[in-house]
Amino acid sequence: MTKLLITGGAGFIGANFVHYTLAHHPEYEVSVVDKLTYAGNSANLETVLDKVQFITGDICDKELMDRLISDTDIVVHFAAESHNDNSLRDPWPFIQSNIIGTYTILEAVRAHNKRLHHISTDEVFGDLELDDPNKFNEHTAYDPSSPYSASKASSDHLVRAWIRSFGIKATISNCSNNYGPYQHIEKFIPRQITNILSDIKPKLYGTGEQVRDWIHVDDHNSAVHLILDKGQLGETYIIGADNDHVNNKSVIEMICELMGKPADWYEHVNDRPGHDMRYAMDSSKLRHELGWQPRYTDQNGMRDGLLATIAWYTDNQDWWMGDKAETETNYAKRGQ
Ligand code: NAD
Ligand code: TDX
Repeated sequence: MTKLLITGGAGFIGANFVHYTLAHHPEYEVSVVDKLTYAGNSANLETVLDKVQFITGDICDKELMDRLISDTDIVVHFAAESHNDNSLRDPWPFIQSNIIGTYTILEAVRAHNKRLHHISTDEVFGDLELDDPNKFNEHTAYDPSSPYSASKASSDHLVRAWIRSFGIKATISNCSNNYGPYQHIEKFIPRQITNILSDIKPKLYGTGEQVRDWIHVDDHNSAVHLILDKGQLGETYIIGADNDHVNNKSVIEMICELMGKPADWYEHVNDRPGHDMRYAMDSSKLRHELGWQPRYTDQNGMRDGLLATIAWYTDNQDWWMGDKAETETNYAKRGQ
């Protein structure tokens, strides 16, 4: 069996990746290391704890990472501080976990000659104008806007430097905005679904013209597995499902409609400072070289993905209810 160490496996995408791996890839023996920050939740792995080795720990802990990585074959690195709005309030945890944490992993991977897959984001490229027909690809120059995206860009640069200077066996993927089960309710889509379930009006930042290239988390994770199986070492792969035509306003309207509210049952709140306008991803390399196909694509796919996500938050109110009041109080302090 191949040993897989998943960092950040108690968070949104990491937990979905653990479930996806156990369901589709029995060839892996899975371990998870996670610090269980406010965004990590061991309940996300409750149903599979007998099949997974779970270690509570910090990726910045050199000795721990050295020990865990010496005893694995592949590291899939999801752990990070992930919310832009939090990075505007306090950038330090982002510098610590995203940059120092990735550096710590890289040094252990180098020392023990292990395979690494580094999970990154579209935000490292900055943003596009609304009328720009271009999309981000593997050659787009880095131009991050927020402390979060700058910390992720730094981590990507470190991985590239370790590949080139030390010859480590690594791949990188940059994916667009994910949605699906287990996403923290501070994020756009689950915040609005849980607002409606709590009889609070959804909150749209500014005019809501901003566009995100939404992808269902299972499509992200199927791409990561394909890269683990067939990706070329040293390469970067863009992951996106071609949903770059729906702006935030339309997503809120769609959620209202799917949840039985009038389409305009939402309110405008303060905009995010430095708010990126539009992200759009060109995933042709992944599709043509590795044969990847997303499942939830185009407007209908997004509706299906949203319906499934709404059903999950409706059926799992215990999972999010405890965080709701504090999350909304924090937003309210900033007029959001
Ligand atoms: P998340 O915030 O839901 O989960 C992050 C997990 O990492 C949590 O379980 C947290 O406890 C853990 N963690 C944080 N700091 C840690 C540390 N120092 N040591 C150990 N564990 C730590 O984030 P997510 O949305 O699942 O994102 C996962 C990864 O995917 C991140 O690297 C993020 O940059 C990237 N990404 C996210 C999206 C998205 O739309 N959410 C899109 C593209 C890429
Ligand atoms: O209440 C809200 N209202 C609103 O209009 C919130 C929380 C967000 N927004 C807007 C801001 C963005 O334009 O919705 C869009 C999406 O916001 P987020 O969910 O915070 O995501 P974003 O900032 O785009 O970043 C996400 O995608 C890239 C993830 O959080 C990152 O981890 C990932 O790297």
